Amino acid sequence: MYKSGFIAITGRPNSGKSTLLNQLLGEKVSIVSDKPQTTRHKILGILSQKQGEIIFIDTPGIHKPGLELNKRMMRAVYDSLDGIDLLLVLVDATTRFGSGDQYVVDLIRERGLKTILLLNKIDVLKKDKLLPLISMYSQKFDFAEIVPISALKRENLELLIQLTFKYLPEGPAFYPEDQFTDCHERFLVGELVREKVLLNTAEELPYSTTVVVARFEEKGELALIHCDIYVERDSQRKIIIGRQGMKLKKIGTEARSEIESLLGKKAYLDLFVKVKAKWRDDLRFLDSLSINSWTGAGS
Ligand SMILES: Nc1nc2c(ncn2[C@@H]2O[C@H](COP(=O)(O)OP(=O)(O)OP(=O)(O)O)[C@@H](O)[C@H]2O)c(=O)[nH]1
Ligand SMILES: [Mg+2]
Repeated sequence: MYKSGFIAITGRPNSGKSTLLNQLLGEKVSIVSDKPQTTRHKILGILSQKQGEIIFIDTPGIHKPGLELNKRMMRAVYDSLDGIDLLLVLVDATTRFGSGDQYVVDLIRERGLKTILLLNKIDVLKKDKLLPLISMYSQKFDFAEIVPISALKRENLELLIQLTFKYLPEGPAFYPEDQFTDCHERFLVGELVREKVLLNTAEELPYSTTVVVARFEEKGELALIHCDIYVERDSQRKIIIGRQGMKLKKIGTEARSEIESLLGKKAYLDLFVKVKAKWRDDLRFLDSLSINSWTGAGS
C-alpha cells in the first residue's frame, strides 16, 4: 500500500527543526544556524521512498510576535498546520521547560492534531535526564509517540521515518520522485547568503538582516548572482562589511561555495550591503520578500 501525506515540523526557535528536515532528506533545503528565528518561511521537503511519499513542512520557530515580520512568521506556522496528516513537535531536550515550551504545548492542545513529540539533541543530553522529561511531557498532552532523537547525529531518524509512515493515509505521490523541495533555486541562493551572514554575526544583527536576490541569471556553465543584504542601521552595515571588507568577503566566499554545489556550476556572486530602517515593520518591503513573489530567471 503506497502512502503519502503532509507533516509539519514545529517547535521553539533553535530546537533543530531545519537540521532535522535536512537530515531526513539528505539534502540541504533549509538553512541552519545557532541563532533563534533562522527560518522565516514555510519550507517544503519531499522524501520519496518505496512505501510512499512524505511531504515535510519546516516552519519558523514558535515565538510571541511583536514586529510585522514576526507576525508573518507565526502566520506561516499556523498556515502549515492546516490540512496536515501528522505534526512533529521538536523540543531541545537540553534546555529547561519554560514559558516558551508551555506556549507550544498550549498550541498543540488547541489544535488537537495527531502529534509525535521529538526530544532532540540527545547527543549532548545527560542520560538520566531523558526519562523524567518523557514522563513530564506525557502528562501534558496525549502524544501519539515520544521519540528521543539527535537530528545532528542522525540518531533514531530511520525509526522516526518508519513511525511517521504508520500515521499517513494511503495516497498517491504528489511530486516527481527526484524532487526534494518546492523552493526555487533563486530563493535558496538568497537563503544561503543569509545563513552565512547569521553564522558570521552576533547579537541583534541576525534578526535585523534580510537578503534580496536582485539578479539571478544562468549563462551556460556560469551563474551570475547579485544579492542585496539589508540591515536596519548604518552601524550594522559597517559590522557586516568588516574591516577592509574582510567579513563581507568571508560571507561571500562561504556562500559561493554552497551556491555552486546547489546549482552544480560556477557562480559569480556580488554582495552589496544596504540600510533600510525598520524594514521588519514595512508591509510593502515584506510583501516583496515573500516566497510567492520570486519570479524571473531561474525560478
Ligand atoms: N547537539 C545538537 N545540536 C543540534 C541538533 N539539532 C540541531 N542542533 C543545533 O541547534 C541549532 C539550531 O538548529 P536549527 O536547525 O537551525 O533550529 P531550528 O529549530 O530550525 O531554528 P529556527 O529556524 O530558528 O526556528 C544549530 O546550531 C544546530 O546545529 C542535535 O541533534 N544535537
Ligand atoms: Mg529553522
